[in-house]
Amino acid sequence: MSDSLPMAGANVQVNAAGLSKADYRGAPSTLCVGCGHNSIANQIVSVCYEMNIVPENILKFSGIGCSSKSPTYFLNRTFGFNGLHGRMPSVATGALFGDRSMRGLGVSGDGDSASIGMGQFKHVMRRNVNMVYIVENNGVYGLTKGQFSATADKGLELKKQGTNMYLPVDICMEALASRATFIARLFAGNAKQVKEVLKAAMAHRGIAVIDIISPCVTFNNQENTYYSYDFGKANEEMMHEVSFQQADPSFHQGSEGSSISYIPPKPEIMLEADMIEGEIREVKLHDGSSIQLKNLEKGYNPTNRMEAMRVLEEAQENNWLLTGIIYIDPSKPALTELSNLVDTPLNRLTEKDLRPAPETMAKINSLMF
Ligand SMILES: Cc1ncc(C[n+]2csc(CCOP(=O)(O)OP(=O)(O)O)c2C)c(N)n1
Ligand code: SF4
Ligand SMILES: [Mg+2]
Repeated sequence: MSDSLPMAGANVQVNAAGLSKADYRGAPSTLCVGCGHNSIANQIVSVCYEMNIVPENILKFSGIGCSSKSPTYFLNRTFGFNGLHGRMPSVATGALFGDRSMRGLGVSGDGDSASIGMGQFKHVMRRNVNMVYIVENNGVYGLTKGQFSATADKGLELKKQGTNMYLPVDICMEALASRATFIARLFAGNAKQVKEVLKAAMAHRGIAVIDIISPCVTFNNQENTYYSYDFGKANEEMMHEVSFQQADPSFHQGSEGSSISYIPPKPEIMLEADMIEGEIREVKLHDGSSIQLKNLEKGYNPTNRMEAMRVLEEAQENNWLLTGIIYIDPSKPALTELSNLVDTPLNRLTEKDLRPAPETMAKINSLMF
């Protein structure tokens, strides 16, 4: 930790990183009051504070949209890059390749990822880039005044847009097809579950795609749309209750607002068998953290790709807002591990490290002529 960390005053509670909650906040939001994106930004602040994350060890990324503006509203001390519309994945891939010690945190929208940025979205997943990729999904292009996005419900009628004729793209299905190693769907109105799943995603190695249904209260908040608060409140079906336990035990010491109940460690369980309703199972992550899933839907197993596809298909057919961790594979190597990089992050290699020895240069030159 750097010497420049602020000294907390006598009454300011700090976490194990020596930081107060205020150290994780961003600028005041300029988004509409009640926008789902604001509540997600607040959860990101809480998650990073409670996990004792040093903000300088994160890189923030986004594209263009109201959702993509939101990194300004959390983690002031973190470097961020607001890319071109739909181009967040390539910026993030380059930056995280350049510094393998950093964890990426990207926020995009349904327009940014599923419309203009669909090609980039697919490739960042198959490369298993080490980042959390949040899609704040509201079914519309909020920033440009509410046009239908590629995730809008078929048949949705909006005053200024008419009727949407097309079938929606399902972010989680696309993530599954592209072999993302952590996929979750959440509802911004369920703050507790958003927080727990975000913690698990931050501890996951590789890409964690989180499709958060995040109502646009200005342009798409009618009760008949999948993306409204009314619909989510009435129809959310949680597959499991998620609680996350961080490997570092200091996580549990006095972190203000930590709602995680202590669950005694259990031996690693391979989630092969069906789960019965009410059963608690544990998924171990590579850093020793674990996710406890209290099963609410009989028989759901999030480590089984076929099962994940089945529940997504079923949810789509029935218009269910199914939330929870849809799929997880903690065993796959992330991009930087696959690439056989040196331990020192590439951006910290010196000229001396990079310049080939004179004998090596002579050998290369002799081969060329
Ligand atoms: C190349 C390009 N095309 C179009 C736009 C206009 N534009 C800005 S934001 C946006 C859509 C954003 O929608 P979404 O990602 O869903 O974010 P939201 O505002 O809904 O959170 C569009 C079409 C742009 N900025 N750049
Ligand atoms: S227009 Fe919609 S998406 Fe944009 S800030 Fe307002 S409520 Fe949020
Ligand atoms: Mg949108």
